[in-house]
Amino acid sequence: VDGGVFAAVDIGASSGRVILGRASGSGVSLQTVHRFPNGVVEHDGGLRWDFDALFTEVLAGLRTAATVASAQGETIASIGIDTWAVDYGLVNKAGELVAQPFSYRDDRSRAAVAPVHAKLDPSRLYQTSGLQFLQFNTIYQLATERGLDGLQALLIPDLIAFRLTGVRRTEATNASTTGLFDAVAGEWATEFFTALGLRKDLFPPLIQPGETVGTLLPEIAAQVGLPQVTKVVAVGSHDTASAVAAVPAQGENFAYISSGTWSLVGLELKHPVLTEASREANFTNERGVDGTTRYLRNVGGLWLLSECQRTWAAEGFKPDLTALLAAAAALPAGGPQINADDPYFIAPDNMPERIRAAVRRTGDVLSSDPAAITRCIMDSLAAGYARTITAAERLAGRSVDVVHVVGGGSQNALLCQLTANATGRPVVAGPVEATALGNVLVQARAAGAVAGGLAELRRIVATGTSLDRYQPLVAARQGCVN
Ligand code: ADP
Ligand code: LRH
Repeated sequence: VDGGVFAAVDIGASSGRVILGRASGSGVSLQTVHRFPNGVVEHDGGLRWDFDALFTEVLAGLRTAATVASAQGETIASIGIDTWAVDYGLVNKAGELVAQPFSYRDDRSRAAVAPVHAKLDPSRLYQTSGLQFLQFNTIYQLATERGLDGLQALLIPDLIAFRLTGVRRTEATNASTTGLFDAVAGEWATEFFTALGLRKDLFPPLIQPGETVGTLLPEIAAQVGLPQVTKVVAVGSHDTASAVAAVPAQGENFAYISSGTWSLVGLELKHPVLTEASREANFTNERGVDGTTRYLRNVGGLWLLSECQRTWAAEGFKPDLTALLAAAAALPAGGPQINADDPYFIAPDNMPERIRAAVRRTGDVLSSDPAAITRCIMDSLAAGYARTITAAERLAGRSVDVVHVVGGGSQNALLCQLTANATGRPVVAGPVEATALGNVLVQARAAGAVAGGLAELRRIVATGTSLDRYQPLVAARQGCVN
């Protein structure tokens, strides 16, 4: 197959990038042309994302991508967009964003949980949506909104696609994180909209990964220096859906950990698991690329560490991440742990003290030494991954032979080794940029530059990607060595 060149816009909670991806049946390569930081901001009485700033970065990145591609005599075939899930912006009839979007870390949705459950009890919600309970799921965020008349909700990647093309769509993998989506039918759960008094057209119509959203608006095309015919193609616009599509696994007996701000830990299944036991274990059935089910849990993530780093930096202590992890690795196993999933850790600010307080509540003591706190985070995450994988195997009736770690956290050798030890499974780490790879490959398949199902996309990722391997240390499972 002939290859093609694609632009991937990939924005995580901690950073964003615009990447040029080149893909064919014989391999895929990425060239990052623009990077920018991201994070929640206190604005207008809440924790929000600065969407205007992010969109400016997207345009700057696309402009650079166009320049780099044309300097190499290449034409960008399409643009794909993925970001974190759940959050949305409200736009009016004129297409204007009425406020900067709230972040899922804003606390306002907590109080909306009980009123939503009074109308739709958690079992009923789960039987249809299959979504894990998180206080910030879109369904609870929407319940805090007043005056939705005349407004439409666009999930963040859909909002970017709308601003590029003028076309309003809701991409299905991300729709599955709203709580308003039917996991079996793959359609909006219209009865939930009725029960909650939400308009059925609150969200634009669904679009599937691989379908075309539209072409660039003339003013956007002129601004970024791309032809107006350049398409925006829907990808797994939920970043985790794109990441899972690019996990370089073979067969089906693998677990994945998409490791970044969050750790998304689970399995890929053909069908959702909607049992009461699954609900009680708080597993989610999010939609994957090609109609698969991402059967996973949000386990706490590297947010715990990045927030500690932010606090330490404000106190004048800015350890290099590699040095901090090396110091943590030198500490003995068997130290204090926290429950990394506790909603207590969702909000920003003073994470080191909150972690120490959580340890105190378990009757243990954690020193304020950054290495000790870092080690506690890593031990707690690894233990959380092991619990989650064991539960997923039981609930889905699938055994796991290998654990794949992708995303920024796949570079964290301490966490990967502790994960191998805690799960008793080999860990294969990489690629770091799985999300962008999944984004590019879905575009490449839509363009006919690659062909086949997820197994083939994964084979292409594995070709030419160097992966790190960690074997479980049996003694470590017994708490004797690191
Ligand atoms: P997100 O998509 O949620 O913004 P990423 O997948 O980009 O997150 O992962 C970011 C995390 O990756 C950081 O918080 C950091 O802990 C980890 N990370 C990044 N670079 C390294 C590195 N060189 N070594 C170890 N960990 C790293
Ligand atoms: C990871 C992620 C995750 C969601 C969270 C809001 O970036 O998309 O899958 O649960 O952000």
